[in-house]
Amino acid sequence: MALFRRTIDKLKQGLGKTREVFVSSLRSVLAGKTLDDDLIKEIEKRLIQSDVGVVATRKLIDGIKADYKAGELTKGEDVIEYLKRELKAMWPERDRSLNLSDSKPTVILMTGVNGVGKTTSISKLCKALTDDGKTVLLGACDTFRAGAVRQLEIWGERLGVEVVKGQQGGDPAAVAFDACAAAKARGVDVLIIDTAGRLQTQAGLMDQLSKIRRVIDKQIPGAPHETLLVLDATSGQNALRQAEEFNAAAGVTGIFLSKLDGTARGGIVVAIKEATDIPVKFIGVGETPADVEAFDPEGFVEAMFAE
Ligand SMILES: Nc1nc2c(ncn2[C@@H]2O[C@H](COP(=O)(O)OP(=O)(O)OP(=O)(O)O)[C@@H](O)[C@H]2O)c(=O)[nH]1
Ligand SMILES: [Mg+2]
Repeated sequence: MALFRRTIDKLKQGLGKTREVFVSSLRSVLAGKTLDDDLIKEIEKRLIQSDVGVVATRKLIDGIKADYKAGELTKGEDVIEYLKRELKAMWPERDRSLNLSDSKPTVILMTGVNGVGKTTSISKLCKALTDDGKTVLLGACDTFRAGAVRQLEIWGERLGVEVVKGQQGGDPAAVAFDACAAAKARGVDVLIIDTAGRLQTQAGLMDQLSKIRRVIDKQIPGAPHETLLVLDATSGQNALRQAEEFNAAAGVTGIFLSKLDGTARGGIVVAIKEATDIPVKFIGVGETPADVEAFDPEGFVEAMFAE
């Protein structure tokens, strides 16, 4: 499927901050040096700073120490190749594609805490899908925040797709019901549902999310086919807790990691891998609908370490 074609240049640009702040400075620290205990400590510090996380850093550093002691890793420069190889090997082969249903419509539910980029990420998925020739309908189930429906409508107008909406302050599950009915009646390929930002600790709002899911499933058995959790890459280790708790409450099938362009801590992708079994499926690398990439470990690590 042509959906989400990978372009290494765009990814390199999107990971620019991580490359500049983390990788370039690591390269200069390692350049021309012979590996020793102090240098290994420095590498460890920098891995932690890049948000790779404690567990992954431990593994990487233990591996470096073992190879150093065995005399297989001696030059600072070689550590970069070592890190690239080991990082790429952290992700098992698995299907990270968007789960499209055999029968119409596929329903995608977008969730996440306030301001992480849910609505913007919807515009990205919407553009990729319509570029691929699919028909899309949007459901404005954020009835809570003033201006949320209008924000989605503006994207809808720009991208040429319709939006099903309800009353401001109304029941979001009722809008989900209407959106599912409209998607079926119109025979669209994909329905994407926007939801209000909520904290994983707000039990009432998490129950509301479950209710939205039940309504969708009743209208379209088996739906939502994807429940994407949007995580903000700039929020660091907080994102890990969100993944855990949203997954428990809403059965997350994939992560959309937004705002990678806004952080030097792109290593968060590795920490997410270590902390949860939920696959990162998409990454957001900017504010426009075109700024999305399918996540692929090989391409990601290459772009992050590109010179
Ligand atoms: N740089 C950058 N900014 C992003 C990205 N994704 C979203 N944003 C910005 O993040 C801000 C919040 O985005 P929204 O899409 O409104 O977030 P939301 O989760 O829908 O917010 P609420 O509905 O209020 O919970 C906006 O200024 C977006 O332009 C990204 O990948 N990169
Ligand atoms: Mg929103």
